[in-house]
Amino acid sequence: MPKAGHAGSSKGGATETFLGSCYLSRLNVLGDDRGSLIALEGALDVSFDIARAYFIYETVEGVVRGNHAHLELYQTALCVSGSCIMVLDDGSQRREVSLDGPDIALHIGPMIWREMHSFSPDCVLLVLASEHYDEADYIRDYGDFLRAVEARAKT
Ligand code: T46
Repeated sequence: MPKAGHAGSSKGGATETFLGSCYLSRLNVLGDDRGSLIALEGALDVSFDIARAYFIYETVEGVVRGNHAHLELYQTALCVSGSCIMVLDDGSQRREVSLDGPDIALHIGPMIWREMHSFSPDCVLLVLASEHYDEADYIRDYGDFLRAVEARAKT
């Protein structure tokens, strides 16, 4: 199954390149008179085999989370409730997006610095990941991240 680039065929519809290999997709909202439902299907809405899911909630007001990059990990993030701002940085460009609806999925590849802030009190940020948790995959110092980006560019 491909890991880089957009998911094989996004069931949800429109995708938009965000930064390098990172992209946004709009998920299909299935609704009827009972309410709404969104499905995420492997290979169709997510470009990797899902090894792990976690969610971030009850974030304290004013907190900034993230502040790291991953060496190999692919992730898809969406706010199933509430909203937050996600900032992505590839070492030369920095872009931010408001994840302010459960149908907005942000797909993040390796070697992307991320920061999350402005969490609403009801925010539940769900993240699907391509690998199990591994602290060795994290770069938690921005200077180290820039040096790693430069080193990869030379290879
Ligand atoms: C990311 C952003 C979007 C685990 O033990 N297992 C896990 O699967 C995760 C994600 C975290 N942890 C531990 C590691 C730390 O002791 O939970 C603690 C908090 O993790 P961290 O400070 O890395 O959380 P965030 O919100 O800064 O970053 C998280 C993810 O770690 C990261 O991969 O991309 O969310």
